[in-house]
Amino acid sequence: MTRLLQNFVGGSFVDGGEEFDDVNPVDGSLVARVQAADREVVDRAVRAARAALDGAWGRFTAADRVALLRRIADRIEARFDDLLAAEVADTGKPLPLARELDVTRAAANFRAAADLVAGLGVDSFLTETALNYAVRRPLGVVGVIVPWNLPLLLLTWKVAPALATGNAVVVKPSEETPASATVLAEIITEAGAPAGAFNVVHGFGPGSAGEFLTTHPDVDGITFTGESRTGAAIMKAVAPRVLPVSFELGGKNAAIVFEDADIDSTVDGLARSVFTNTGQVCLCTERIYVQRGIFDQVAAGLVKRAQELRFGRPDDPRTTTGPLISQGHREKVLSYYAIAEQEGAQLLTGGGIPDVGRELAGGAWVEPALWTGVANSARIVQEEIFGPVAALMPFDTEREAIRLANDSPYGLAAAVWTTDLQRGHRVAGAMRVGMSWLNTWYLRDLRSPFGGSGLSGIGREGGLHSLHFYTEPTNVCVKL
Ligand code: NAD
Ligand code: 6OD
Repeated sequence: MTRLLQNFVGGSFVDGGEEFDDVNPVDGSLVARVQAADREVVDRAVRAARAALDGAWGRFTAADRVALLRRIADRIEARFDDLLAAEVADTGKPLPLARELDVTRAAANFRAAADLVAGLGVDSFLTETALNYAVRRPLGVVGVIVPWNLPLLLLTWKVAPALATGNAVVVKPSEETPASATVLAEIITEAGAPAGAFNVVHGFGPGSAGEFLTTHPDVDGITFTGESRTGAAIMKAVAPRVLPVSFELGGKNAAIVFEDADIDSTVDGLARSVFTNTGQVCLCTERIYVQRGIFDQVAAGLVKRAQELRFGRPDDPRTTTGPLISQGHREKVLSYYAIAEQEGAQLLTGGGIPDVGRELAGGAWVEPALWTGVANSARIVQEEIFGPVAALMPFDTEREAIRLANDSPYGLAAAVWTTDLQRGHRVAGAMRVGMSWLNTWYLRDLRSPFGGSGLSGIGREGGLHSLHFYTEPTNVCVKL
């Protein structure tokens, strides 16, 4: 029987709403039917969140919230397989990736937020005449809107600090990946969260649950991860109420490889940074600048790695690479394969649709594509594609590499590959991005600032940065 995913409002799943399909991108089969939240359901969710803040949830002390978050992390581990199944059915990603990255990080996100609040003090300044100290209040009702690429990881990355600091949340998962948020609603309830602290509304963006949430008059802040142009639309929607926003948006991330790099580990790192999750991670490298003397060697190494990718079902141990999220996204990625051709790029490998056999023919499969021979101004070098792709370009000097890497409207992430640590330190620090890795990629410490500049976002989350977004300080000045 087809499963039905419902909205979660005020501690219960509620029936009703126009239904849409949740599709498995591996073969196009139906995962579930989903009930979209109309304006009235979104309003009920926001009111439930407000009532929770005014009621039982608002009376939770910091210690109560820390204990709750730790129970949620424990429950995530207890229901690991349910979350794994939900995430894999929605995204088609290989099981080991979902196991090691997505679901594991969900528990880690709750523990990190619990640790943050457990160890929290207040800013204070004591002089002969006054004691100033800043108490922190939750923002209130926070709308959390997330994309489909790392659905549970990105949802919990925001929900955990929001709850830890005492907010009530209304979350809007991506229409492509609604299933894991539904399991999370059960888990948060089982862990003892009061009704209304956590609500889920399903649906789309414009004219649907996303818009109803961002335009709701009783929402106090929006935290969003997704495309840059969606961030711009949300900014417009919240402008009349001057709401605080935290935006983690798109990227067109550069890697710089110097001649002294350790070639084998660099090619390993580049392959991971280009092909992980079929290139659907905002941090993925899509531009690779290689110092001329080793260009051919690095290109050949990466081509070999692309040709070794194996497409298949998530539970097949030979599978390294899943499909893209949807046919719509595949059309977008393939349109860039055509643009690359029009721009005169030299295709080093791939660039088509793989033969995955009849059973999987309904899936959103693409081959990777590696290009060279294009200018930095080419669209395939400037625009986010969000697929298993990269353009490789040679450079001669450090200065030139920095200039080329920074020539982008995005500013999310970069990776520098060199055995000269002084140079690595210098170049990594010169990248105009939120996160710069040296001889690694996507190595995370959850206390460090995460986010981007330019088209890549506004603000940072992680550790104290999350605390600052999800709370408002009130400074109390006591005359002594
Ligand atoms: P998207 O912007 O299309 O959708 C993201 C979410 O916003 C979805 O839940 C969607 O329903 C909702 N939405 C869409 N339009 C809306 C509107 N007008 N008002 C309110 N909500 C709306 O993004 P996507 O295609 O789901 O995800 C891929 C994008 O996300 C890529 O650009 C990628 O780089 C970016 N991303 C960024 C980060 C980061 O941390 N910087 C992380 C993951 C993904
Ligand atoms: O690791 C994280 O905390 C994070 N926010 C990752 C985002 C990945 C983008 O797709």
